[in-house]
Amino acid sequence: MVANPEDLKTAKTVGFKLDGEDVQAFEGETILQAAKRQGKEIPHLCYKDGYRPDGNCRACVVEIIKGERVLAPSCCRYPQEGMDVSSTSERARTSQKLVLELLLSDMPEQGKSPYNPHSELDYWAGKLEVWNPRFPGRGQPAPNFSHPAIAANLDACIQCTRCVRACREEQMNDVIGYAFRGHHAKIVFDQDDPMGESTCVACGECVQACPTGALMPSNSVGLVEPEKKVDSTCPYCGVGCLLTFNVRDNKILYVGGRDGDTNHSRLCVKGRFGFDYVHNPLRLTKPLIRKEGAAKTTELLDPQDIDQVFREATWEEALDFAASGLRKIRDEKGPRALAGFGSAKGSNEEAYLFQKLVRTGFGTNNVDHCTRLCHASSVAALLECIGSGAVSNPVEDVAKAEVVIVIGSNPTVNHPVAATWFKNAVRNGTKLIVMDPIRTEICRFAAYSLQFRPDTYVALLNAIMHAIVAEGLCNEEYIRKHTEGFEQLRDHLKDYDPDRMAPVCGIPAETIREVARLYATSKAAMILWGIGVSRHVHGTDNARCLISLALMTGQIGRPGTGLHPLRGQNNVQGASDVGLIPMVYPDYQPVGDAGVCTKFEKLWQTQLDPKPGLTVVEIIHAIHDGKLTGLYVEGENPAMSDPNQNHAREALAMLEHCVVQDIFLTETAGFADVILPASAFPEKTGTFTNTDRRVQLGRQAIDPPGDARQDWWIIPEIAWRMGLEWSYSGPKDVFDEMRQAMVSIAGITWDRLEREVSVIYPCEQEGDPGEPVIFVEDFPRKGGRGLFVPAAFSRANELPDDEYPFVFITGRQLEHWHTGSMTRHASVLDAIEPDPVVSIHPLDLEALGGKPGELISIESRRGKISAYARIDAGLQPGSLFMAFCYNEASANLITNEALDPYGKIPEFKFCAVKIAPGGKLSERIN
Ligand SMILES: Nc1nc2c(c(=O)[nH]1)N[C@H]1C(S)=C(S)[C@@H](COP(=O)(O)OP(=O)(O)OC[C@H]3O[C@@H](n4cnc5c(=O)[nH]c(N)nc54)[C@H](O)[C@@H]3O)O[C@H]1N2
Ligand SMILES: Nc1nc2c(c(=O)[nH]1)N[C@H]1C(S)=C(S)[C@@H](COP(=O)(O)OP(=O)(O)OC[C@H]3O[C@@H](n4cnc5c(=O)[nH]c(N)nc54)[C@H](O)[C@@H]3O)O[C@H]1N2
Ligand SMILES: [Mo]
Repeated sequence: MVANPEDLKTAKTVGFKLDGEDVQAFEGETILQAAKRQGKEIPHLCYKDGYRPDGNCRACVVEIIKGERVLAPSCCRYPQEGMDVSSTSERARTSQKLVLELLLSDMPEQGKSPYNPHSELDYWAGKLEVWNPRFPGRGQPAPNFSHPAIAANLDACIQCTRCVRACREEQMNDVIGYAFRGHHAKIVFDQDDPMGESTCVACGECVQACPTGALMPSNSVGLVEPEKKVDSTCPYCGVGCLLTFNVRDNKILYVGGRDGDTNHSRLCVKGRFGFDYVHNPLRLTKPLIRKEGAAKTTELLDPQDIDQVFREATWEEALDFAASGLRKIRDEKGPRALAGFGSAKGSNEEAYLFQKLVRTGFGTNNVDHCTRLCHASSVAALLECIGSGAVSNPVEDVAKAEVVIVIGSNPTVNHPVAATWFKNAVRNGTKLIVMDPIRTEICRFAAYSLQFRPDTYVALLNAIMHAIVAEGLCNEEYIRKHTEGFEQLRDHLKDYDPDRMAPVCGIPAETIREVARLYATSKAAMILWGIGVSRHVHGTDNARCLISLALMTGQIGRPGTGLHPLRGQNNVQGASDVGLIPMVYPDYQPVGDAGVCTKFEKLWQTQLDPKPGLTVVEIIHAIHDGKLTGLYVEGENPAMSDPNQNHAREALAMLEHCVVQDIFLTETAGFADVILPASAFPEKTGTFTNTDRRVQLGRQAIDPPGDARQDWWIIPEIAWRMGLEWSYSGPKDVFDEMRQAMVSIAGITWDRLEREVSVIYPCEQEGDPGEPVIFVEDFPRKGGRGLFVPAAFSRANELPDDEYPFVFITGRQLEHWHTGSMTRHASVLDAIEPDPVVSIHPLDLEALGGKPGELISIESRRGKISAYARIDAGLQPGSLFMAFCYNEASANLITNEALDPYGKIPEFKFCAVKIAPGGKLSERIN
């Protein structure tokens, strides 16, 4: 199928007649596609745009008059020059109607599919006036409601297999199948299991594909007619999928995937079924002020006890109180006694305003956000080695790569829609190499799955590079033209012979060499990495190795060839771009540079602190040291997401003045002096930048609940009260100012964002198309060359020993978002994963005398928790894995706050623990 309209302009055409009219089909188009493009309707059910045509339902038959005189399914028949085709001849119509009649006779309410008001079957039946089927039904499987997200109404199934293709060929989850023969043929999940017991990951692609409502969202909202449809994006991960909110009575009824480069209508379980957190009764709806005498302790506040600690206030009072507390500290102790944590969940405009408030209103650069806990070390290495922290190519480029390395990333869980592109690429011949201490789900698609010892990643990568040098596979010309420092790297690599490193990292030397050859000799290779790379004391070294690998082989700067750190939060790219970072202003312009400082002083008409500010973890230390006493937290939850929680919570409790702006009474909000109830994603409009550097509009679909206000309104209210004279009429105004501050997006206009689905930066001049692939000619460093920075292998800060023999790795689960504040308040997601689980190797659990589903306790030098054991043979014996979303078993009570010296990222991915059977689960507090 010729999908891209740009390609169509140059595609060859085929002339044929359709229902008496001359039609030009593009080469590769079927009769049905050509007809659709002409606005001509031919009934069809098993065909869906974008999916492989299957031709099984025969609802789309047309009569080929000139030529063979046959009935042919138009969805998989290609027109030929001079062909005469009728979709409405008596013969064609009789056949189409008979198909529809037979299918309708199988429906639970004869003649109608009752589950979906937008049933395509009913639509075509109406069009062709097929009302009362004459045949008895064939006897359908019973409906099944075992899945929290999806109702399997298989009594309305027409066996068109769109769901099978959705599941196996699009998302490639391989859960839905078509089984049995003849009369008994039916759709099955895994081995004909109830859907809720199958391995279904609830991406909902099948629901979106189903033409009858046989697969529907489990709640009945799908039956309600929406009042409006609002095109927006997904608020969860950095993939930034496009979606449409279907809204009625200020409620999001359901969500559909929207077509565009980012996701081609695909979504994952969170993006499709994870939205009712916005309607959760626990949402904050009134400003709250801490009651006098309500002491701060390190205990978490249960929302049930909120009245004992907080009282309601008007906005006026709450804003005055919030700002006066900050002002007092600024004036009495100096600006550096204040800090702000901004949000990567908010828009670019909110993040820009927030950093501007801290820099110009507080008067300090102490502004940071979760990037510090995330990819900061990747960014540090990228800035150092190639002069830019941005990805070189979009994720979709994996389709153009011969080899794809995915390292320290669990994409089917954390970037599920991106993972579908990886899987699709493998199907089309791309070789996937996965490197991760855990054998994750994506490994079943991998040509090589290197399950190295946790934390030995620099040893492994240096060995791969050693092999490339030893076998003469470096790209000498690229090295000469585009890089510097190669000799030092080559010398440094001498110590990393694969034979020597094999026992260190646990990967055979021959495998290391094979992977080295495969990557170095491929025509196009991409490396995509996650925070398994960045979240270590040597995170920056890890990323330096990846960059060196790409530079020495010239695998950068072409389509399908480059480096892509998969960004985590939906707007962590944007929040970093607009300067929510203590050492850089918008567009990564260094705080310490006098010229840059003058430029921003002029733009913001103020005096700026020339000293870079403190990072997230340093801010926590500064509070402990008594140097920092006032904090404004907008859309972050450090009481759960920071490492070594006891230490972090102590700091929050020590603050003299703490302002929290969130949508829920988070664990952090419990430490606040004043809480400002903010807007959730669907309640506001703004721009968001995804992992590919695509700027996209999130559009307001509903109003905030109660007295909650939009974040972009709250931040300026604080600014005025800090003495700043701001006047922004809305996010568009803020965006226009951002364009003055940031060359990278100067060419993007708000109008264009409204018109186009997304615009990729750099886009420096209005009208520029934007650059999906960068570093084509050179790198934005002095001299334009990429720099090799050798990295020596060292071990984690805290290694297992006799007392604490297990390695504790933390990360995420598919259904939950970080600290759980959104997803544990989303009914479907919470129903799928309600309780804290810790994954453990089956042999380790057996040795412990425990069983799956039983509690085990986990203890480090810093804290102790209990969680339910879940076996996972993908783990290496001696290691555990846990998500950090459960306040009744907070993984960050265990983790180590030791920092990477360059990126200042804590070592979330590795610490030593001991385990024991049993234990007691703390109480979940919200
Ligand atoms: N469902 C869901 N999706 C999310 C999020 C979420 O909370 N929930 N959060 C988003 C955010 S902000 C981020 S940053 C991303 C994170 O996405 P990922 O980077 O995929 O995150 P993790 O699962 O934390 O860690 C990735 C992998 O690192 C591996 N790892 C552990 N130690 C090492 C090591 O020493 N070396 C290497 N190479 N790998 C190691 C782990 O085994 C794990 O498979 O996900 C985003 N997407
Ligand atoms: N042990 C361990 N710890 C980790 C990690 C790990 O892998 N292991 N990963 C780290 C990483 S990569 C990251 S990115 C951090 C994430 O750490 P955080 O950013 O602290 O985590 P979130 O839960 O995403 O917090 C976002 C907060 O914003 C609120 N919110 C959502 N939407 C809005 C909005 O529109 N407006 C406002 N005002 N608030 C909103 C939510 O309710 C929530 O409280 O965690 C880090 N911590
Ligand atoms: Mo992250």
